[in-house]
Amino acid sequence: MHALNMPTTNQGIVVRKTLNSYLIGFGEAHVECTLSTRLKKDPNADPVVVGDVVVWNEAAQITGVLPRRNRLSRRGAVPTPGAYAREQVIAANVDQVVPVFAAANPRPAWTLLDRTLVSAESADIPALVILTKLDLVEGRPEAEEIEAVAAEYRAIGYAVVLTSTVTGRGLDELNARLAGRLSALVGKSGTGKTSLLNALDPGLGARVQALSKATGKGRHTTTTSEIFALPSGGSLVDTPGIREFGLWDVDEDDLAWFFPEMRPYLGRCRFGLDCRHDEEPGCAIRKAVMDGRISPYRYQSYLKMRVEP
Ligand SMILES: Nc1nc2c(ncn2[C@@H]2O[C@H](COP(=O)(O)OP(=O)(O)OP(=O)(O)O)[C@@H](O)[C@H]2O)c(=O)[nH]1
Ligand SMILES: [Mg+2]
Ligand SMILES: [Zn+2]
Repeated sequence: MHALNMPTTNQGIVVRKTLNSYLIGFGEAHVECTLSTRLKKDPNADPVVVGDVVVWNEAAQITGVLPRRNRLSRRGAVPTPGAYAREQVIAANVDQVVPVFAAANPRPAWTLLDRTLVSAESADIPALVILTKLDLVEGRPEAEEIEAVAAEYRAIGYAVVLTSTVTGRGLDELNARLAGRLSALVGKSGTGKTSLLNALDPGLGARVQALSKATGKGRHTTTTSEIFALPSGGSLVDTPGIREFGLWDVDEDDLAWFFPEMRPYLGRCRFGLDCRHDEEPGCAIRKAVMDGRISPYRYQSYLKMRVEP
């Protein structure tokens, strides 16, 4: 067929998902679509998510989804008591998962970080850790804890950037690490995800809100996931704050593999691949913890996730 006679395919990327509507970006343009009846009947919990490449018809209905290169998922809330938990896909086709933790306000919960990193590993997506609001702890003892945590995760092999949208610390490094990629911000409400986005692109003016005075927690300001293009060329998925990160579809026997620092020891336990690395004699991983080669905190995270994925 002659190139000029080729049918124009309506193909683009889902950049925003609201209750019944999907904003699709293609080139410089956007179109608002709904789901076709066939896709609405899809038994998968999230047939179309932000980051999906989709095709649509003249009626502005999404009719098809191209195969996903990857997807970052967590265990979704149980819809009604007694019902099964469902997969919640946070984003598809991302190049990088970016857990965001505040140095203070709200206090960082490191087990949430390990859960996010395990999920990224199991989806085979690289991770970049952001510790932000560093201005709140500068010169205080908490700053040392943050530096120690950063060093610990860097030793495992993760990139960690320390930032502050108030002082501008780390924003150049962050920009460089986000350039040319689609990165998904993930974290509790109020950790400063949207603030980072605004700091990287001051023209955006996306909505940010102070923490609740009563609880010191975030107010769940961002309510939908949305992709924003950065001036540097990369794109960011801003996501609503999460309270927890339940693992989805991570087999407990594979769990240790998703802790990269444990990989070198797998298969070297007395019980070989049958070892759960708990109280089994001759466990190579527990020995590595005792010898100081694996962080006891990470090991505790591993044990907790085994019991409570
Ligand atoms: N001191 C300080 N405050 C910050 C920083 N970054 C963000 N904040 C404040 O933290 C509060 C929450 O910021 P948001 O950007 O709305 O947080 P979020 O993670 O997007 O929250 P959700 O959308 O609810 O998930 C706001 O009051 C921000 O001004 C920072 O680097 N330093
Ligand atoms: Mg937000
Ligand atoms: Zn073992």
